[in-house]
Amino acid sequence: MNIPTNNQKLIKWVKEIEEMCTPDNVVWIDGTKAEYDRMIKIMVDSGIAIPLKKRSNSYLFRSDASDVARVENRTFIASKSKEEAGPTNNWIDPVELKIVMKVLLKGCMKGRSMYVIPFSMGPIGSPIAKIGIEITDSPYVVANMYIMARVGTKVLRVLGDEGEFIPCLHSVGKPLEQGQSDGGQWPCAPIEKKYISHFPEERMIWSYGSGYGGNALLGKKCLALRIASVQARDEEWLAEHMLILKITNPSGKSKYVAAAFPSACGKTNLAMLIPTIPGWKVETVGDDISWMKYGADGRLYAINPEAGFFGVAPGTSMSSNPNAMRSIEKNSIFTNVALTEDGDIWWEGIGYDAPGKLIDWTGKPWVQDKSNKEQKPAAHPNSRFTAPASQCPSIASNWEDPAGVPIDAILFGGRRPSTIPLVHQARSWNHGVFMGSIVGSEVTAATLDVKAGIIRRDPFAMLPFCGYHMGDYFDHWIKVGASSKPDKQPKFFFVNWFRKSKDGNWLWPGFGDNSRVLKWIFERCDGKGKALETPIGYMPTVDAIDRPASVSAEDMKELLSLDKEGWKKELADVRAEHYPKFGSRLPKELLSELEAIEKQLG
Ligand code: OXD
Ligand code: MN
Repeated sequence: MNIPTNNQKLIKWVKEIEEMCTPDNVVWIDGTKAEYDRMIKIMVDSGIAIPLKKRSNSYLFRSDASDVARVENRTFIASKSKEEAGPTNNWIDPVELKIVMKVLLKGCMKGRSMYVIPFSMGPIGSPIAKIGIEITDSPYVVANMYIMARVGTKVLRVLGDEGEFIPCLHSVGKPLEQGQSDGGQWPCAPIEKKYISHFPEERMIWSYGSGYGGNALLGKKCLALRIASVQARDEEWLAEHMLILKITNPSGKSKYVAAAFPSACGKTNLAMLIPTIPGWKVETVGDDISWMKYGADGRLYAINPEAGFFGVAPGTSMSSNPNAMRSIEKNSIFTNVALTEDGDIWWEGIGYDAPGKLIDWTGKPWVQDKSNKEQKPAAHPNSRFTAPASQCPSIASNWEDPAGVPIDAILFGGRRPSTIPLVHQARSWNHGVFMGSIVGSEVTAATLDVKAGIIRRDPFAMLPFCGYHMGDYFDHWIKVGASSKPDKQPKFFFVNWFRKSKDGNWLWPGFGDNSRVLKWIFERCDGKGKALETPIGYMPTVDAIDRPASVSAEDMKELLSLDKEGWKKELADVRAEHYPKFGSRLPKELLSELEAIEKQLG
């Protein structure tokens, strides 16, 4: 076998894994189109990939019913001490975990090829980028990594003989006996044998038993958030669950916005928004993750470490997100969506009725029956598309700038039917950190062990993604602020597109009309934009935001008013339920922010 690197640490690690997992052969991924095509052919031939006649170079996959989403209760932060992982993570002792996992990993790649994927999170060679090596026995993972990261020999060249990398081991956990094959079925292990494990001190990831999304594409949530958040703490930067967008006003001046929203709150839609206000333009830098570092000029610069979108399909349509729809016209992978008779994809909320007889995500025939409210969806609610970011019509021309883009504003948001106004602005960096620390979102489906309708706190939208104690994470944010000059810092805002009236209707249309809020944010960053100082921060005056025709003057007033009683309850919950979780690691600065607002609210 030709080993395309002289990096002895890498060679040694690959050998160790080969000896432990005993694959049939080892393939070093070179990143070429020919190799991608080979990978796809293997999967088409084995019956696991279905070519889509209507979309060039695009394929449909159907996963196992036990393997359809990130598995938070099988995701572990195996730091040396439990205290280090903090109250929001599943902790297991790393020594014990390795003993358990080594039993599973022994011989786990039997009958399969072992692929070694050198990948760069961030433009290759960017001072903010990091190199990982994913070893996997899943050609599906290889193909997705081709789209989601920069992969192959070019990454090994940057790594060099001595370079550091993050070892990421992945196996679907389904060894094959001699002569056995998957028979066109999605290989994975049963739920209780799935382990998505992170060893933060060693900067290492072991993922076993799942082939799906964030559990298996280890560059994304595992490396770029959980491990990178620990590295960021130690190296004085920020690894965040934030989209990055570029907004340009009618005179051609641009600003950059990073925004953290819990999962399923429309990050991809906001990142690709088409403004409804004339003359304004929004372009996409990233839709999920942002790595930010101070530049020599004292400003915070962000890169999108990813190269593609792994977006939720249902609800994506030409009206909700035309840029996403155009991004997936070709060279895309679809997982767990429905298949039409003429070889195209379909999902709930795609904007048109299901054309004729479909095959649903479980592989069964499915015909839309609108009179049957109980009908199971044709596409799994967490079905996904994987598409190259370069195919997005709104991608910013500088989205791959190795230096990153300078961030002017940081937004937080969530699904909040009451209390939280359409937008308000923090008074200071620490007030912004306070805002991030109390982010919460209404649980919309009873898929979690939480009842629908309840507000689940998801600080900085990092609840499932912070690789260490969340109290220390808040403190890290405070320190990053203290090490920079206020006039260079981004400004912080809290937005809420999901406010409802008393009779349960949305007060704000959202989507393209969110550009009206972005315009005010842009103006505030320019020292303009009309605002009032209130106990919760700066709020726009009622005429400061261009009102869409569909919103009445009365509703606009409600969207922009301070709900004092609601806020008192909110803060009482933060004080009594949320903050105590972090114990003595809660930074005192956040308690001061809380107290200041409580006092002003009276
Ligand atoms: C995602 C998530 O898939 O946040 O991006 O869950
Ligand atoms: Mn996400």
